[in-house]
Amino acid sequence: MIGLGYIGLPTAALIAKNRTPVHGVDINPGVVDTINSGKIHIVEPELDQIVEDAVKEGYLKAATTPVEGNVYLIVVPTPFKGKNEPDISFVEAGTQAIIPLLKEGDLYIIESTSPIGTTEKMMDLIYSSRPELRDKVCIAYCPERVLPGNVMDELVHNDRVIGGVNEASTNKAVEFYNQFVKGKLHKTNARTAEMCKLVENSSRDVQIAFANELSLICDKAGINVWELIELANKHPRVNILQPGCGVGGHCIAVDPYFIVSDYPMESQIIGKAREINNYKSFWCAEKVQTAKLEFELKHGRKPKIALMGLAFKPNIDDLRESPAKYIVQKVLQNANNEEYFIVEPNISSHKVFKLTDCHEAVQEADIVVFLVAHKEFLSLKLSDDKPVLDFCGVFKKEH
Ligand code: SAJ
Repeated sequence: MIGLGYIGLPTAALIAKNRTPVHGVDINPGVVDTINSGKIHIVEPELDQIVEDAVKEGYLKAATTPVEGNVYLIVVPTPFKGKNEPDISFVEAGTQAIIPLLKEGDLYIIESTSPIGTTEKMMDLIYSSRPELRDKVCIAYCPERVLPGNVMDELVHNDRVIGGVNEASTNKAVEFYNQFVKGKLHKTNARTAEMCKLVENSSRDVQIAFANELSLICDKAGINVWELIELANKHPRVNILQPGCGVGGHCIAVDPYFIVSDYPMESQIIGKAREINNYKSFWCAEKVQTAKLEFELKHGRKPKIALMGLAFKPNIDDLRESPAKYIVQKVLQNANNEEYFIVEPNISSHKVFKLTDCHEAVQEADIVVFLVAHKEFLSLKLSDDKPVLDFCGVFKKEH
């Protein structure tokens, strides 16, 4: 298992739990030591017990370098370099590290979200170093689609799409995943499997952009967008998603660029959806600015403002790539002697923001801004005369 992050470690733990010895590799020695001590470095329900048991029973071992095996899984990050260009250097480095170890009959699988053609590129890399292995090893792509916070369940029960560079590779990969996946295993080729992952997340990004665009239109039209969407979704075949303060996380907000950067002329909607979702966060920050100025004009004093939520989506503690955090930073950059109450119920403290309890914040603030629909916010009671900016449907009505 090359890569022991949010996907690599849970996958390694699951395979080891099925009594298949797993040698996990990570470039971070701290991660390696943590795992070898039976502990984990990520937050994921149930994972800690499975790792502890697997390490104790000797089925899971971590190191910074690979050893010879029979199945090699590449599960490393594929970030961006420059202007939204996918960076597959970690996939290449992981592949280079195992090429000397490959032998006839082995199986090589990439799980990392990758631009179309990456699996074939890695096949060429393997064969250029080891020409004697041509058509003697199996090479496939199998994306993951697990939801953070439910990974251990979804790794087992989600269907998987498995795409080999040839039929033998597809079949060998299906045989491997059959050991621990209970969901259906759908066969295809490597390029289709690569595109499938990108399309799953891009389709969601486009659907969210439609909802966000509606929220901008309704704001101008004097229509309650939450009521509108609820009514439209009464149609048996309509399912409009929820507007938010932007699209966060390192999946939905990122994967569409893998398509746009390779097919810029053809991916018009996909590219525009990214622009709309990014613009929504800027739009929300502007709305807070306007509300501040309106309050000061009306009351002759600076407002106290509650900023509700920092995480990238409801009911999690992950602030990475969070539009809410971006908006809070932007609002604070324009601060001018107002008092701010920043609320994030899923973390106890933050190295930059002083956090306030949600009840105290809505009590003390003159203006309440809902950025993330955390469950703790749904039961809050606000006096009717208090201006509320509800960007995420906590109250489902505008005050
Ligand atoms: N969001 C909205 N409105 C909505 C739904 C989501 O604004 O109606 C926002 C969220 O607030 C968040 C962002 O979109 O900022 C992404 O949220 P998400 O619910 O899509 O969750 P992720 O990014 O954690 O997980 C997605 C999932 N992909 C799909 O649902 C197609 C998950 O299955 C993938 O495995 C994951 O991306 C991934 O790792 O690719």
